[in-house]
Amino acid sequence: MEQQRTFVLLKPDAVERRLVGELVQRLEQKDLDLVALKLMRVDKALAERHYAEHREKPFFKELIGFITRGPVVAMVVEGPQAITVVRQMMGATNPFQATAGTIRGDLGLDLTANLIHGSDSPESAKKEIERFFQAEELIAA
Ligand SMILES: Nc1nc2c(ncn2[C@@H]2O[C@H](COP(=O)(O)OP(=O)(O)O)[C@@H](O)[C@H]2O)c(=O)[nH]1
Ligand SMILES: [Mg+2]
Repeated sequence: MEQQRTFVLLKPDAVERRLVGELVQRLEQKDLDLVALKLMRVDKALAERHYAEHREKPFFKELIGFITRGPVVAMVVEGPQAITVVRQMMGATNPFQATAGTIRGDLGLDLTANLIHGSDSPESAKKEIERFFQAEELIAA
């Protein structure tokens, strides 16, 4: 299986609700490797870059307000097919559609505050990792 790195962001609601441990634990229990992890704030400029693809959406302003409202945990996670694996573990974007057993299916009820972001392709993973981390922060797992 192809070894992949993916970018994961535990959103402000995850920190506010004391779910950081639960979410890191789920990724670790899956046997993914932690390559980098930090608590940080996302400022408006970084938020707008991260969510640039949604600029024209009606929920964009709300999304930027949400992601900048408090600390987040930024992570790089590595493993076989890690991009797809993390997306499956997250569940559907809409918590009402996310199935039980997924992070959003088990822990969330809000469409904006849906706990976790994970890169959706190898191209976005590369861009997002570079956007959030300096090369020296990426420890070889
Ligand atoms: N309020 C609102 N927020 C949304 C909606 N769709 C997406 N979002 C938020 O915007 C983020 C990015 O959307 P998207 O890339 O489509 O979903 P993801 O890749 O599953 O996170 C989601 O995780 C939600 O936080 C929507 O229809 N309404
Ligand atoms: Mg997305």
